[in-house]
Amino acid sequence: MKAAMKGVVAAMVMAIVSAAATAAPPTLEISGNLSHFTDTAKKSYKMSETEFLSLPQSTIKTGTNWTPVSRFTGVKITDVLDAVGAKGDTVEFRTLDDYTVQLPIAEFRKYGVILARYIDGKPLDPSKWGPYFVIYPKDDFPAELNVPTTEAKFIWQVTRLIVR
Ligand SMILES: Nc1nc2c(c(=O)[nH]1)N[C@H]1C(S)=C(S)[C@@H](COP(=O)(O)O)O[C@H]1N2
Ligand SMILES: [Mo]
Repeated sequence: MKAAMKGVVAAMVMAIVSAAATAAPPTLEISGNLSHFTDTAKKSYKMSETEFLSLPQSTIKTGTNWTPVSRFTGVKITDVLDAVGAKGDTVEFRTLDDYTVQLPIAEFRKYGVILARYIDGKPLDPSKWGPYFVIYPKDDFPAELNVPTTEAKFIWQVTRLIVR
């Protein structure tokens, strides 16, 4: 390879490396009715992506209104809640686009609802569905979940959970 070409390649590699380094690792902030905290004063728990990925992973294969049938992989919401000693009945979700919805924990248990981090093995991008996407197993329970009310429960760009 010519020296000039090597320079171009090196510059491209450096651009990719710095883009990866500046992309903030997705932290999930959990607050409300918890018993474990990373910040006792704020009564909040900041769960790093590393910790999230160390919890048992589960996959739901389903289509959504916005994505074709895909494999969503992440952690059952009930496992995230157990990790922080959550004690409530409801979780309020907050997102990058300031959407808010409250969903019952009993429903997460019944359907094994996950907070997905991956779609077909690729991390969910914050500019679209990431960092975290609430996924119900719609295709496994069509009679119960393939209904308009479930649509509003597929919450993308999730960054915060508040346990109530
Ligand atoms: N992050 C985020 N998730 C969301 C929403 C939103 O505005 N932001 N809207 C919810 C509601 S109320 C419904 S009905 C669907 C809306 O999807 P639509 O924007 O394609 O109509 O996504 C749900 N998930
Ligand atoms: Mo909606």
